[in-house]
Amino acid sequence: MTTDILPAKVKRGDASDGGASLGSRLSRIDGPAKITGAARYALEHHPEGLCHAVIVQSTIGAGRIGVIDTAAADAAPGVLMVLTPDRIMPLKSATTWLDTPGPDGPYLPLTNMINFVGQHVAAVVAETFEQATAAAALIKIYYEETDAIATYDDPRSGEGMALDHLAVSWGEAEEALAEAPVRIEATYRTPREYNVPIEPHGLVAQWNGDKLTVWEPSQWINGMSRTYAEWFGVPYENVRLVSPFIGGGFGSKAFALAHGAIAACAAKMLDRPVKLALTRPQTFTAFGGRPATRQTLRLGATEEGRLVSIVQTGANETSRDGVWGEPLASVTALMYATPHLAARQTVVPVNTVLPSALRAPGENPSAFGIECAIDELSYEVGIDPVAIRLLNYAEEDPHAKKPWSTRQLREAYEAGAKAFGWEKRTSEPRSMRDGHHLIGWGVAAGTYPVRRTAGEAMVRLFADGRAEVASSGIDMGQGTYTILAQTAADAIGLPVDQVEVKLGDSALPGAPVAGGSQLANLMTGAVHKAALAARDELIGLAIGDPNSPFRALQANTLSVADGVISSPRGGEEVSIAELMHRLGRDKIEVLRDTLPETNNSAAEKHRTYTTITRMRSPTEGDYSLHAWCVHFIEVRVDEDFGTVRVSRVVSALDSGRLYNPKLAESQWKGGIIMGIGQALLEEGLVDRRKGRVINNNLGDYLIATNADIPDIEVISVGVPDFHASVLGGKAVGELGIVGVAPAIANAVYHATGKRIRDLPITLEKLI
Ligand code: MCN
Ligand code: MOS
Repeated sequence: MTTDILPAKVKRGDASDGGASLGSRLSRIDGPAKITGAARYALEHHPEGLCHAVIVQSTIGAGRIGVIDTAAADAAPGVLMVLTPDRIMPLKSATTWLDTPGPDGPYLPLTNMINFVGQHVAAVVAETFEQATAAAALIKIYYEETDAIATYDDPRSGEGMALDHLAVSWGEAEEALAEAPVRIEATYRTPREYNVPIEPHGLVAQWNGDKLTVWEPSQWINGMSRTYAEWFGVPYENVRLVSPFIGGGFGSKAFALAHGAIAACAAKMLDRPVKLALTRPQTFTAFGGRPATRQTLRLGATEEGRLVSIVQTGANETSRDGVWGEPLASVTALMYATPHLAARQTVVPVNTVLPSALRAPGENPSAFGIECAIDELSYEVGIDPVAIRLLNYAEEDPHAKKPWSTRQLREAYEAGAKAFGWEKRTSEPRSMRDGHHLIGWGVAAGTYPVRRTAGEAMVRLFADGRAEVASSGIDMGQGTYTILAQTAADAIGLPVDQVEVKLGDSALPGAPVAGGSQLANLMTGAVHKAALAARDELIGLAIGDPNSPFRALQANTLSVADGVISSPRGGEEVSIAELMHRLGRDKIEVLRDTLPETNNSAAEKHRTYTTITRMRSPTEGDYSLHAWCVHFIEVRVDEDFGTVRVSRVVSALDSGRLYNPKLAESQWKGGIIMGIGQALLEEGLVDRRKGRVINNNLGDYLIATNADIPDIEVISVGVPDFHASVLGGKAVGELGIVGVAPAIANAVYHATGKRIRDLPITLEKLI
């Protein structure tokens, strides 16, 4: 281990803002390192001999490469190598995240067969980035172009393929709908949306014999290491992936991608370290964001507004060479009590990169459908939008037919409505105004499941009395460093600034993906277990060692607090450092995992950390485990121009126990802000001829900025839920974004009397 690849030392945050134990509002301990620039991100590593790779992407949407002319690029100054589909070293097909074999044949990160604009077709490696960029521009590609199907609105794309595993049904939904006294039907659409984390994707790859080191931002150190190992046919242990700091991912940094394979190939072929940084436009096609979705919902109800049936048909775009199903029934089949429900879904292949995960894949577009539809129903039957939700409140999981572990959603409606002042709302559309602004108040609920995978953590206590926590789990801004320091400090009995946390390195103990909003719950569980074991070992030494002042006392008579060991039976108070010194110990080291004791072999660990096959569903067990939220949102619509501003947000959320309310609130608000952007701004615009993403940059792909965001009030209504996790927390990271867009669409309807059912809600749709 060279010091070069150790993470920059993480400096302490300020604990003065409300104490430091678990549940307190400690500021992020990685904050100062990030703000001062001490934190080193992947692309800031410059190993000796570093050279630079630049990718060339296809300019057609479908067809094949006839000829690639690299002569000018080959001869350009500083060029070390030009990679084409025919020149790149062959790689092996890697297994999927479900641990199933990948496609037949070799893996081709560069290919002659073109399925979308922006597919990687060549790469240039040169001494400098500028030389590589200049040479890349000299490559001439002659294509044999065929017709591209740009979007699923092209009739040639057809109906798509049914995804049976996403179909849900109970009762006799069609029959019940036909007999229902009240029926509504509407189609809702969401466009392609992109992750656009501030730190674009890229990596530095270096080989040392058959050992590969990769510095790359990663939400899943172990999963990505496995893919690299399989591509190159080397043992898993030979790959070291380092990612202590990540500038956001939102789902896009969980997998090893083609550009990673290209950089690692170039490094191998040249036997030099290679840096590859995607440009912002390239990130729009180097991986997919949220696919475009459409869903038709038909609701049947009684005259009083009680649901009797829900029928949903949905579709999302996928690529020509892979299937990404965006589960459109995930909220539909969970939120309300209905005796009958049927939901089915197809995927429609078009010429695009394979879509992928973007914050709350499934739940997010699903909530847009059902939460708008229930609002439409409330107007149809003349009931307040909150009242109709309470009327149809699901007292148990309507699909799994299991009790909720906890569901503080009723409390969320109450707390949110009160803080928002909902009772002052007049129900008629266009009935509230302020000058030339139409005012609209909308509400919508959201949910996110509690997913569970085992994790592993190392806790060390050193002779100086300090502790260290180590895990290959990651922190991309959620707060993992901070909550794990708090967890260990509490369990051991140390001040939090005596705990150092090391994350984001495959050389450290294993961790599953930081996706599905599961990492906080699972890692606090593993760290808590390891830290308690370290404390037990310390106390064992304190009472067992003849040199100890506490020798021969009972273990349960000792306490450790603030780094000091004491006994109420009197006697000395001794600091951990002093005790370690007296006993001549330089450290206590404990590794613990939360795998079942019956199945914790090395092979099982590997499977748990490198695939998602060990992720337990929210309904595995006696309860149905979910986090819940409700958003109350005010919009102001300019009557003349049709511009929509979100002027007030009050959200009440149930994520169970919060490990750090300051950070959880920040997560929730981050999700709500993304939801505002989704509702009003975000849309991947696709050229109808070739399927090119036209607005592939942050100038044209609009995301919410400060001026778009009002003060956001978030209220925690959760209670500790020990069915959900060891320390009582539920999901946080993706919860906040779910339900925001429908709350805004519902508010826009209340303001204007216009139902906008396709996002984003832009002014031309309102005028
Ligand atoms: N937390 C808490 N109490 C709980 C649970 C969580 O205080 N009961 C807080 C902690 O600070 C924790 C954070 O919330 O670090 C997120 O916890 P969790 O819900 O377990 O989510 P993960 O750690 O698994 O993070 C992944 C999640 C996902 S899937 C996406 S997408 C996402 C998100 O987190 N992308 C993010 N939040 C993000 N935040 C930032 N800054 N950048 C991203 O890319
Ligand atoms: Mo999050 S989209 O599950 O990484």
